[in-house]
Amino acid sequence: MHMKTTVSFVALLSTLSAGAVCAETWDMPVAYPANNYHTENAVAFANDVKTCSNGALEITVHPGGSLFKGDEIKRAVQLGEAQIGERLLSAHANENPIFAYDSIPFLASSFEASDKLRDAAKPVLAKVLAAQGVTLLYSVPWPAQGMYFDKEVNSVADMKGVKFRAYNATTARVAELSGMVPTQIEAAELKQALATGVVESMISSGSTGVDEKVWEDMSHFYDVKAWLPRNTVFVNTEAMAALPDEVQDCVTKSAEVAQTRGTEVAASLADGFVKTLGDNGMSIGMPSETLAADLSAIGATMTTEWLAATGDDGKAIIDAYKAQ
Ligand code: PCA
Repeated sequence: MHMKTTVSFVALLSTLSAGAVCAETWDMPVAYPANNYHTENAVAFANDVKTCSNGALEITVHPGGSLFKGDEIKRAVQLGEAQIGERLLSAHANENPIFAYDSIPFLASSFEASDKLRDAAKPVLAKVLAAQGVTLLYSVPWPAQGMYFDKEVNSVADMKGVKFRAYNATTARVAELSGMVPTQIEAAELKQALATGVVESMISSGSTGVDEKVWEDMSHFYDVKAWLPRNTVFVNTEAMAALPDEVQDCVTKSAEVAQTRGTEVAASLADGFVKTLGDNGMSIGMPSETLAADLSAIGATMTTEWLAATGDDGKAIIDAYKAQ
């Protein structure tokens, strides 16, 4: 009798403290540095969620691949090892080529076009992610991708044999088609790979160029505006479903706000990043006519390849994009 009373008293205490003190806590691994605008936007999203859930859900953002490395984040969220995460989805095109929708060369190379492509892709992307047990929340673009080298490059012929840092299958394919030698390297390991000569060129935005101070290792930036890849934030579907309805609503609404805020910040910072590369001694320029034509031919090949790989889903995205 005495025993039973004690047990139920302990149970009551823990129930009370769960309600009063212990908010639900989620881990949010992200791959990029704490001072990158994507990460700052994720922190602002977490703050918004805390506010609109009245403290019922607290999300801790783990920057720079500190909890899970970039290439582990998606799997961790699928398995529920992290409840929510941010990832460059195009790096998972080996699972499903649809994930490379944002990395088709020269399809959508302004912020405005990139927003349209995001909206066009949303139904297919949400479906593909849902089948993997995760729910799409929001995505934010990187500035347009340019090409970095440690020498002047005026044509694809000048790229032959260059050691190239790839961040997804699309960038590796650009390298292959232009005679370079690609190695896939996460942004968190980029600086070291450049410093040790593992790579000597890349395609990326001015944002990552500035984050990693790449002027210490490369001299030329060509603003080819190839595409605007996205970081996508998604949540483990079961973890989301376990939240009370009003907290789910708070997460969804905060995600919409984060998407708009992040997109605006990206657009406002883009030119400044390129200027910073120049201020630190890099030569900044547009590609020569020959280089632009060479890249455009590579882009056409890659667009055909992507459409062949993605079938109806890819066609649905392109059709919806062109119809806007
Ligand atoms: N920065 C990321 C992806 C695209 C970009 O601009 C990177 O280089 O890893």
